[in-house]
Amino acid sequence: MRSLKKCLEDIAQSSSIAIFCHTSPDADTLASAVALKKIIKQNLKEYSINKQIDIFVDASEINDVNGAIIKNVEINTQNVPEYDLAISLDCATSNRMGKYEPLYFQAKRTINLDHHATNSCFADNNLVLKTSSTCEALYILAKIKNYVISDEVCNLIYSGIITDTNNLTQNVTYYTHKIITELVGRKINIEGLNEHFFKNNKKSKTFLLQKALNSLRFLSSDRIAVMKITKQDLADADATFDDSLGIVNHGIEIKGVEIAVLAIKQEDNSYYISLRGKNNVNVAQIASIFGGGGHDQVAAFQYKGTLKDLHQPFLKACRDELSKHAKENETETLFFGDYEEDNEDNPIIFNDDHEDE
Ligand SMILES: [Mn+2]
Repeated sequence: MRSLKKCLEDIAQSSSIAIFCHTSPDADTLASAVALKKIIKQNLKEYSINKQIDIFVDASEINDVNGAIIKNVEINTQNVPEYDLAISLDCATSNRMGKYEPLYFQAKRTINLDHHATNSCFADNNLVLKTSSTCEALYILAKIKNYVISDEVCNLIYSGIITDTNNLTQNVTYYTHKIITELVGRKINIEGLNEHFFKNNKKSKTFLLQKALNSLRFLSSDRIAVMKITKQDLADADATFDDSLGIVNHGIEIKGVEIAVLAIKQEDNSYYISLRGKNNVNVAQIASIFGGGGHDQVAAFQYKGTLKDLHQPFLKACRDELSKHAKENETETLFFGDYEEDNEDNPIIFNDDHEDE
């Protein structure tokens, strides 16, 4: 079911509401959660005096930049034994809620508010909008209802939109820009938020980028750019998985590249494969073949296995997707280059041909 009317009825009639973010929380999931709670409190006063609204986020992998969003917000305190209503935000699948997924399904009714085209519609009421971000979707819903949207909420919505769109460079529509225009007409700390989210990298993140760029290679007549990050890279850069987020964008920024790939080896030896697309190449389609998902131009999947085993099926999926667009002659090339990182005993070989030049 997809019903805004029912969603608002449920919110109005529920005396206890639990809001859920996704694991490895980004600014969009956190900002939309805090904003939703504030919007309910500020607009449904007649109903919400005795309403208990709790936010749950599996925050073991949160970074300082995103953590600032929930710095003064109480999270993960279950104040009632069972919730009347559970609302997931920015979760394409229910397992994105991590350890809080069971609590979500214990609620009497469930709502799923999201913007991922691949959303599995796991709730009673699935509000999946074609927007840049969940924050944008939330803003649109609040506007439809003529709700009061405070300056504080505007700052949260703005944060979710600029981060999910990589500073308005991807997934943006006419409406995204229209909403940004409305938001900047309010009391928004544009300079401060831009600095907080885009000029605030730890040195470790930049060192990790250096490692990833060392691994950069091109396939399919330079239409695909591939990078990888090994456990050794993470250790050498003193970086965490979180520091790898966004590095894949450097691949898609290259002229002629239509698919950018970043393979990151994780603690449990699985790979997180991050994808970016351009020129209408649909990387969510590729990710979905491997159990992942996302948006047309921004997608990812988890792979349990070696890059060597992933190579053939993944290369085929990329070629199939590219073949829907302009056709190029392609030669067989190793997707992720050599596979030595699958053997943890092998040292990482750096390309030092040009050292000191
Ligand atoms: Mn999002």
